Amino acid sequence: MRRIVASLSAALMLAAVPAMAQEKTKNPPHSSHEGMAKPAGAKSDAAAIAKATSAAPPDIGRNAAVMGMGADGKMKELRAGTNGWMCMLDLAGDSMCLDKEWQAWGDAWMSKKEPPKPKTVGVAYMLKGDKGASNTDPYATKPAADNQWVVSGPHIMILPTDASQLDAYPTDWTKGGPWVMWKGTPYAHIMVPTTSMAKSASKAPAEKKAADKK
Ligand SMILES: [Cu+2]
Repeated sequence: MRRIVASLSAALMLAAVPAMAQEKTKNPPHSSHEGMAKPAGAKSDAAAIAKATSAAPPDIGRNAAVMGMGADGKMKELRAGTNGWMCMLDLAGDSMCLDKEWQAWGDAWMSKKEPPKPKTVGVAYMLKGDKGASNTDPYATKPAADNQWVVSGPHIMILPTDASQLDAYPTDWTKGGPWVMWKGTPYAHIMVPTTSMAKSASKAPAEKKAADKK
């Protein structure tokens, strides 16, 4: 299953490469450039770096380390960083930039271990939004009637130093303000939308209603 997910998202990432590469071309696009063949590896790495770092403000993304998926489906460092931040593309192709606390959290989440208690408040950027996540199940990969699937626009994610600090926030994301994702799990964190959540708000409650009728 894991393998299928990995190869599927690798395919999605590859599909996104030509568009990204063109977007990030510094020179105006000439027809001769567009027809020019480049080594596939270099082209996709550059595109992956551009996409991953776009999740953070430019001043952070510029100097961040970048992780992406290699041809073998494993995560590898595409570029070293100098500012302690790490930007990456996850299996779904969503981009995010994580500080040190979030990097430790991410390692724990990927290996299904208890994350270390953050020493300082952790901050992560997902300024390009995501393709969706369950608000209750940290490992759900697709919407289900009972898993509160939420598609988020641009947002910031906060890891408090003490889990009890999560209690002041709702789990309802439809109001447009901060909410807690994955409450009651070791991976609970605060989602802070930076634009309207209207798109996901109209979708999620309808799914929930359908589930309640059964
Ligand atoms: Cu996020």
